[in-house]
Amino acid sequence: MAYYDKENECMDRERLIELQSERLIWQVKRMYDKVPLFRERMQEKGLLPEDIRSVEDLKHLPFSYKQDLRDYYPYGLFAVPTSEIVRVHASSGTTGKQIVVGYTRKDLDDWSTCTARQLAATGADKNSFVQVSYGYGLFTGGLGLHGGTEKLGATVIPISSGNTQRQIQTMIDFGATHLCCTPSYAMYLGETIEEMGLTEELKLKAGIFGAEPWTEDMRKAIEEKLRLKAYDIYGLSEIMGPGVAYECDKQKGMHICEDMFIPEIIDPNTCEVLPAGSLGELVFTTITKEGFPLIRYRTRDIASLNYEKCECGRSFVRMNKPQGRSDDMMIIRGVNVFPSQIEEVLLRVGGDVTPNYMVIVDRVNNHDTLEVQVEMSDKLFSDDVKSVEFVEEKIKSQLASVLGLAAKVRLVEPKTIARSEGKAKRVLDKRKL
Ligand code: DLL
Repeated sequence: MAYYDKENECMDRERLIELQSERLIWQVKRMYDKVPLFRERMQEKGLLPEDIRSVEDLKHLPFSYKQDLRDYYPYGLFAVPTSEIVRVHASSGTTGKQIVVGYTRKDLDDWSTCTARQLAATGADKNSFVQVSYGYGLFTGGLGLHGGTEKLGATVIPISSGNTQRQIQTMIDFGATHLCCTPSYAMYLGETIEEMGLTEELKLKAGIFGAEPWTEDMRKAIEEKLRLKAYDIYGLSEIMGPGVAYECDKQKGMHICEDMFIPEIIDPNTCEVLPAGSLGELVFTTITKEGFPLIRYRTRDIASLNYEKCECGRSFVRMNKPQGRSDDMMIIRGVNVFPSQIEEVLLRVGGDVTPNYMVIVDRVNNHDTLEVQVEMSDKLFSDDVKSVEFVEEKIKSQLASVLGLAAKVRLVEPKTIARSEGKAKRVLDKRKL
């Protein structure tokens, strides 16, 4: 079992809660002094910093929202002068204006600890070669994993995303043992390596894939194609970037770095805190961040928390794979649908189709329509029309039983749906155009 900093990762929970309380009190005090919006919200609730005495009091604090980041764009919510900020990142998300986040030198160091924990949990060490194929730049993926790799002392291959042929050449020539990219790009790399007949040349042991929702079936498909063990990593720019939560080799949920981030699950409608194990909206409070701290940030990600002790020995709570942001959820004829549910159906269909798909939602004569286009496999493509129709019908009936919705299913030729080097774009909602 490998850890990056076992004394913290496996800390006694009682001590962890004490530490969280100390850090929360510190954070609330300084934010009250330094962030006018936070002070106003505290005053509206009639709260003073000294009213917060432990993590138990977290539930009294005001929430913060993505809209706040837009309203105070670019630096209005920073808690230090910009002279202390050493880096900014930004995220545009699927909707709206980009948001900006800032880090002090210490914040960057803490962030590297988060991603180093993930890397160590996958078995990476000083002898590993980590190919970072997440985008470098304003997106947090590339530089986030980069920092952890260097902190761990492994060798980073900072290739960034794109140029698939060069990615593959580099991976083989440089002997990459670890690959970091989005799961959809991992799948694309796997397909291309297979086509090039280079699978045997790979030295990959583990992959660290995140930044978008993906299913267990997708994990299996990637593991087969790239011959590695695939790990899930979660994070969001507003809170830190990748590494807010990381998967251990037991792979039964992702451990949240609770010494830095306190999670809560709330009912998104009533805002009430839900008991452990409930599915609801994930909310985070950053208790060590200096540059851009947030209290009770509403992520819109739907997940649940598991406080049972993990067999790996880590004491940090585990979150399950988020199904997707509540913002990504489509409401079609009144039914809530996540793209990941469609992906799950497609992967269950087996070898006749690939996980490359596009969901098209429209409204025709006041009636919502759902069309799923999915690439067929080369094998099916060379088969007769009858088999194609048969597979289409099969997917249609499975979508109907999983979603409770009738969908039009169209199998398209292999390699006709655009590939993405970063986060996959799976949905075209024409109702919003
Ligand atoms: O995607 C940070 C990241 C980079 C995470 C690389 C993991 C690996 P944002 O661009 O701000 O940051 O997007 C954050 O992506 O709120 C989730 O909805 C989604 N997301 C991130 N990781 C996962 C995951 C980065 N493992 C948003 N599973 C989050 C499902 C994920 N969704």
